[in-house]
Amino acid sequence: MTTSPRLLRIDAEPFAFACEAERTALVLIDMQRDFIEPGGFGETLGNDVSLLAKIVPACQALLAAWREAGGLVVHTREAHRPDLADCPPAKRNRGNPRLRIGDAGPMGRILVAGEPGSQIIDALAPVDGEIVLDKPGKGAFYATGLQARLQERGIRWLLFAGVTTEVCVQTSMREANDRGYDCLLLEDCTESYFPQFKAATLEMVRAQGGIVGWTAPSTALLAALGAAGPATLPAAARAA
Ligand code: TIU
Repeated sequence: MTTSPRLLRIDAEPFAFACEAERTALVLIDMQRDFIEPGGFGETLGNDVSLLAKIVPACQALLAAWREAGGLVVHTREAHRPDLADCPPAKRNRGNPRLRIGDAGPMGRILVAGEPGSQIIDALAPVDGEIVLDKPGKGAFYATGLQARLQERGIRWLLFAGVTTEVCVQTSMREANDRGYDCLLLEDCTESYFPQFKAATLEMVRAQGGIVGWTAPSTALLAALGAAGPATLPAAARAA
C-alpha cells in the first residue's frame, strides 16, 4: 500500500510555499558556539554575539516540531580541517581579526572541526539519524557532498534557519536555489550581527516573485504542520 505524501501549505511571502513533508529537509546553518558564544569566530571579527542568541527558542520549537513530523534535519557547522588544508589564506587573513582561523581561543582553535567552538549549541544538538556536515565555505553545498545526500533521499524542498542571515544562510540558499530546490527562509529562526542586513536579506530573497525563495515566520510552518493533508501539488512541482 502506498501512502499519500503530506502536503504542507505554508503562508509565506511572496506567496504560499507548498511542499511535501517527506521530500523536504530542514537545514540549520552553523548554530555553533563559534558564532553564538563569546570567544569564538564571530566575536574575533568584532561582532556583538549576544544578538544571535535570541533566535534559539524559536529554533528549538521549529526543530522539535519538524522532528515530531518525521522530517529530515541537516545541521551544518562552519569548520576547517585541523591542518587548515581546506582554508584558503585569503579566508584566514580576511579582515585582520584578533584571532585567525586555527588560532587557539577560549573555546579551542577558532573554526576548526572537533574543537569546542565548532560544536552546535546544546539547545539544538543533533540526534541520531540527522545529517551533520562540516563546511569549509560559507555555502552548505561547497565541498560537503550535501547535494548527493539530499538527492539520494529525494529531497526537493528546503527550509532554512540559522546564522548569519546574510552570510552563510543566504549563500547556502542561493546555492540551493541554483540546484533546483525551492527554499523557504524562516524569518524568526535566522539572525545577523547587523539587523539591517537581516532585513535586507529577507527582502531580497523574496523580491521579484521569489527570485531566491520564500520567507515566512516559523509559526506559519507550525500551523501548516498541524493542518498537513494528502498531497495535491501540481504534477510539475511533484515530479521535479
Ligand atoms: N561573519 C558572519 O556573519 N558569518 C560567518 O562568517 N559565517 C556564517 O554566517 N556562518
